[in-house]
Amino acid sequence: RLLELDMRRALAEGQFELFYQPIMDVETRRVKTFEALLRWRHPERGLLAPDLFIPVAEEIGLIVELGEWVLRRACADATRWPPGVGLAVNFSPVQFQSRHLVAQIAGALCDTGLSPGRLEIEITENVLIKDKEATLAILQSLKALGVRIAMDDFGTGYSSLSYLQAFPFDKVKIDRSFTCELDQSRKSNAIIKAVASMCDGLDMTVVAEGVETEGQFEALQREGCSEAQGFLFSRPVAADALPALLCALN
Ligand code: G
Ligand code: G
Ligand code: MN
Ligand code: NA
Repeated sequence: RLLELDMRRALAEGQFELFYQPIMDVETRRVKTFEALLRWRHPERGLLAPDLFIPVAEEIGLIVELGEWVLRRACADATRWPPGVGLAVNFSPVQFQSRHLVAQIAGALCDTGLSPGRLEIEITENVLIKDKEATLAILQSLKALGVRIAMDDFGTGYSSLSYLQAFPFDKVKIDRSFTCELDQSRKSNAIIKAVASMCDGLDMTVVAEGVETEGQFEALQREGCSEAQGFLFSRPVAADALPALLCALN
């Protein structure tokens, strides 16, 4: 349990950092939102990606505390961005089991002064599998706060369509496994087009993740995606690099 002890100390000693990746408006090609992506600057092992430590944090329950740190730091960072730029934060299914989630989010908004309309909560369908009634109640409370809800990694799990009907999503993020074949496979183009058209009918925004080439971006424009995220625009960058990134992109 070395990692476990390490992680608790890391949180206390400030070894976690947030990187941000822009999500672009397809029509204007300007930054719409920054997604916060957690990193651990480990004293011996260097910069660690979340896949390496979030599962452990979930297992030991530290994710609730770590998630609160992420949310508060991200909201505080976002108050320094132009007011038109939104903030997206990832939430783990384990955080949805905490009875304090809604109060935690309301408290972070209140203490940092970030307008609720600028915050977007990203969840995967794993959140929805557990206890549908309880999850729906939480999502409705969050909507009442004025926060938006996005379904992350859309298309990779199962039963996604019934979730779109049952839960109040504002946004759907199409998993990058669909985007990477765009422009090369007629199948991917057809899938993206169909998801974009469906979401349009549901009044949900559609984001394509993992956009790496201009060809993919043009295909997204053609197929009616409203937002795009990926290395074509920028990799995730440290918070202090955002002013320069905004200048370069906008
Ligand atoms: O940053 P990267 O692309 O390596 O992220 C990998 C995964 O880690 C993604 O699925 C992302 O949703 C998840 N992730 C990144 N930051 C956070 C966070 O702050 N909280 C949670 N729960 N997941 C995160
Ligand atoms: O699951 P989620 O979408 O929250 O995680 C985002 C992850 O996707 C991050 O780890 C980020 O580094 C990665 N990512 C973002 N854009 C691209 C891209 O264009 N290509 C690839 N391969 N990965 C990307
Ligand atoms: Mn995400
Ligand atoms: Na994703």
